[in-house]
Amino acid sequence: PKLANMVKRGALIVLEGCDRSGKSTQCSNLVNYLTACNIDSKLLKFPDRTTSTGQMINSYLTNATELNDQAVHLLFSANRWEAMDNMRSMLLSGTTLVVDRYVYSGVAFTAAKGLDMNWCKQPDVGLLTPDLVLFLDLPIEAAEQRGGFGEERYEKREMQINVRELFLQLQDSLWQLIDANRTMQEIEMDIRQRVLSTLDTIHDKPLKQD
Ligand code: DGP
Ligand code: NA
Ligand code: NA
Repeated sequence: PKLANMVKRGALIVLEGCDRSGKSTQCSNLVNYLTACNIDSKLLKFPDRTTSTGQMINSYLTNATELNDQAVHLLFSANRWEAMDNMRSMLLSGTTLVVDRYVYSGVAFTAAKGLDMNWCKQPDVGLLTPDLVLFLDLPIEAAEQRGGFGEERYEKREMQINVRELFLQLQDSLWQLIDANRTMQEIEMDIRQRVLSTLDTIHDKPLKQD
């Protein structure tokens, strides 16, 4: 057998949620935990604002530039596409990837502006399929009690209500809903347990793209 076939691949774990759901904190805590367990893992975040598409996205999100909704949607998708080769090789070499936002954010945020959901899905067709999607669900009132939303383009009550509705419509068989209206520790324990069970089951499943 080829050497590549003998290495256990890593898992593609995605965390999704509205702004203020605690997602980014949970992603980094999860990677720290996996690392402490000697599980090779890496944190990734979309949008990755460091690349050239990411810089265009950043300037749009911070209201420094205007772009039409279709153009910015394609930029977010390109920002994921340009990471794919690297992600695939890390997964195949055994690294588990914990990804802060993915295609579900891509569809939910643009569709929340009124664009057709099917159109929104198309540019992401063919990206790597996650092994697990954890959706951190937080009622809008609880999100606001966490100090309110920030200053960026989408961080407004009406937008976040629409985004949450759309996220919930995007639920598929990969999803597990996480009640994010609990203490950080409770959420963290819940996430750990779900990720460890996924890690136990993925190794005989090939990496998929759809
Ligand atoms: P974050 O850096 O995770 O706070 O994300 C920045 C903002 O962009 C946030 O409001 C969510 C939104 N967002 C993330 N991914 C996408 C995407 O693919 N498309 C669109 N339209 N918005 C996205
Ligand atoms: Na944000
Ligand atoms: Na993001």
